[in-house]
Amino acid sequence: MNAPRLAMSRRTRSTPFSSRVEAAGLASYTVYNHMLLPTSFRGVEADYWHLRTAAQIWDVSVERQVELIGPDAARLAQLLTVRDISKVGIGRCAYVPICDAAGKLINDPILMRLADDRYWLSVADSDVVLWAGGLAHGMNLNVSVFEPDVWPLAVQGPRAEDVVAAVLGDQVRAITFFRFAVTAFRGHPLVVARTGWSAQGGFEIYVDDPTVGADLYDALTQAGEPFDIGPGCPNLIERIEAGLLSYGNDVTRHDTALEAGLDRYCSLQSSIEAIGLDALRAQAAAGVPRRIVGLQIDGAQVPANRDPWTTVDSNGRVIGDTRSAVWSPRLETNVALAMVDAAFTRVGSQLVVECPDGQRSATVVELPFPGAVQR
Ligand code: THG
Repeated sequence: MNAPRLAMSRRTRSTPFSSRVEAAGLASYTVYNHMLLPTSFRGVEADYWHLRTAAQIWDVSVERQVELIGPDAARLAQLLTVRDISKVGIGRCAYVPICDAAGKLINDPILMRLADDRYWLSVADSDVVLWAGGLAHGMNLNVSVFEPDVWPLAVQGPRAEDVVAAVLGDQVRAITFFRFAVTAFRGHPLVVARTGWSAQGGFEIYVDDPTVGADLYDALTQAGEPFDIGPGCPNLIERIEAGLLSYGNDVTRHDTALEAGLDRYCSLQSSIEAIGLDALRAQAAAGVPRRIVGLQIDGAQVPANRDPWTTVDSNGRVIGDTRSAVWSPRLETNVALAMVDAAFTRVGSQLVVECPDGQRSATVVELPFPGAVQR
């Protein structure tokens, strides 16, 4: 079959690292936040094994920052998320669902508090700057909302700490999970966080200068040689096993934060002023009608799922849809994330998935998948 290609233009924004990742053997891109995101180098399975054993540099510039700065920045940040962020101090990161008034997901970013009156939202694939800016305007808030030119570069994998310490200094070893610090690279200050879209551990370095970024990429590559560093990117197999949600794939504008399983990031009991919280409380009281679950799908390697696959119960009744699925070479079965009716979320529930090549039996399993998390 003819494989269509992605036509590049100014709308498919490149990054300070695009020339580097292309030279390093990039095999495919996707588009995320109107920007290029690498999706494979040596193939998704080879990249997966390498990520679990070594260290990878990821161009995740697509994780765009939405900056809130000014006297009302803290109020706006809290309005935007249903998670109580009143105790998030400077130097901390928090995973914060952003919902509309119906509790449906607009985004699921990482929030970072840079100063009392300054935050970054490191956003998933939707235009949070428009939602946040519109809200600030409509509510007459004294705050600036904009996307600064910041391009995160991630180093992920079990050897990531050794690589980053070699380039930025041993003090990065003291940064604990979901905290950040300001370090320096050749005299240029850089925010470094113990975060990243894998369960293998690592850092994200927030580059605010393209020249510094290119030099940093090269320095990490060089210092990483003894640690078998290589180019990489968010990995489909690894992140499904880890249960890391992909906004736009697993959860969308049509799913609430509770349906997405983000309960522990929804502060239903708190008295904060946050858009969508009332709707989530009402949904929790009425009973959440469906939920994201992990699925193990029987049979040989499933094809790529470009559309959700209908998921049915043993009587042929439609009870949900499978949203991301892939073959796991480690677990030697297909792993998937599906949205299913509440009656079928119990681990062990037997379902049927309608793949393009026929029906497969499937079992609801616990998330994350066994052995997924190594951080
Ligand atoms: N890093 C940064 N920005 C991002 C992402 C990232 N923006 C887009 C996207 N990823 C946002 N979505 C997520 C989803 C999950 C996590 C981070 C960002 C994540 N979750 C952990 C987990 O589920 O195990 C821990 C969450 C917690 O305990 O607070 O890391 O990756 N900069």
